Amino acid sequence: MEQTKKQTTRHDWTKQQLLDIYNQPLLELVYQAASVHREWHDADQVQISTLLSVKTGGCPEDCSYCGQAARYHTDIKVQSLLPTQTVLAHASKAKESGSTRFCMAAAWREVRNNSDFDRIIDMVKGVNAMGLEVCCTLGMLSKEQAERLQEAGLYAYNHNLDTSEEFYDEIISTRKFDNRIQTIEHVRKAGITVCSGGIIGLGETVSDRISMLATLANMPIHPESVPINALARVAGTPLADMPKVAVWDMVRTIATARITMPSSMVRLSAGRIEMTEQEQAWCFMAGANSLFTGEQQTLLVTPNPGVDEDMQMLQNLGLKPMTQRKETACASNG
Ligand code: SAM
Ligand code: DTB
Ligand code: SF4
Repeated sequence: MEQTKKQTTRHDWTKQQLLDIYNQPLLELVYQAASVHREWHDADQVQISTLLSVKTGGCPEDCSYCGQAARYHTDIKVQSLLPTQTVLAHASKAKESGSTRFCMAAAWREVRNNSDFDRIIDMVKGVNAMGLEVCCTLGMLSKEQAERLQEAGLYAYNHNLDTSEEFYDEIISTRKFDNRIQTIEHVRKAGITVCSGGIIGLGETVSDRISMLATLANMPIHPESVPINALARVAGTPLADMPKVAVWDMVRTIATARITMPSSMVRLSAGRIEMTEQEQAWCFMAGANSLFTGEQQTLLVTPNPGVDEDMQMLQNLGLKPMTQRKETACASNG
């Protein structure tokens, strides 16, 4: 498709501007987001990212949404770091199923300079050698650790803001919002692309959602990927009894992310298992152009639609899995 990008991205959004976008009549909002989406992207292409939990549970953090925090009594089984060969076998299957990105997640607070990190480095090298975009989400990183991951061939690092700065302490007490910003800066400076978004349905207000999106949209370079997760309610966590996220809240959040960060991939992340195909179609119309699949019909520890089901949905909607890996970040972003 001929690229028709005439504008550059904006990085000076006010919260009021975002709120005005978010609160528009729904159909106006979706129309605007769909228009921006078509200006910047092939709207029939959806990036498929395969997610694998390489280390599960037993995390020392207290994120109130997460089933992997050691302190909550959940049904999740702790699994120490998987062997490199097992992870590479999963990556190879992901590639066969049409995925262009492979994301390895670990339930760590932060990366430590130990043999587990050495193994992650080997996994990154191995997955990169298969021609897949390699992504990791391992918790906080130092500048040196980010550089080491970059040298091993890491393409993207996922580190979500999760919620607004104002609401952060209500959800997580074992780290600060600023810690998240710091790691994102280390990733950016190391030359790794940034994947950062958040969760809705934690009990936050619309103003918190806007504040989180404003932090992302006012970064000097927008995150190349923005995952929007609906809370996956895990029994045993403090947020287990929260109400299900309303689909229109997902659509509004996705549309606002699309309009304010037009060059980014907006990923419809956790929560799809509780959405119908029609509801997911609204999210794609609102500018989502990426999703997570997992071979075992899970995200990390919660259920997710299976790959076959997803492929059928894309076919029903006339959408195609993106075949090319993105070599560079968008030149006009920043
Ligand atoms: N431990 C690392 C960290 O927190 O950055 C990496 C893995 S963590 C599971 C990655 C992201 O998954 C979190 O930042 C959060 O946004 C999302 N997440 C975790 N549990 C979730 C849940 N129950 N529902 C929706 N998103 C969730
Ligand atoms: C992201 O934003 N969503 C993914 C990925 N990054 C690592 C994780 C979602 C986790 C959902 C709940 C679970 O299965 O643990
Ligand atoms: Fe640990 Fe990440 Fe879960 Fe928080 S979200 S408890 S840091 S695995």
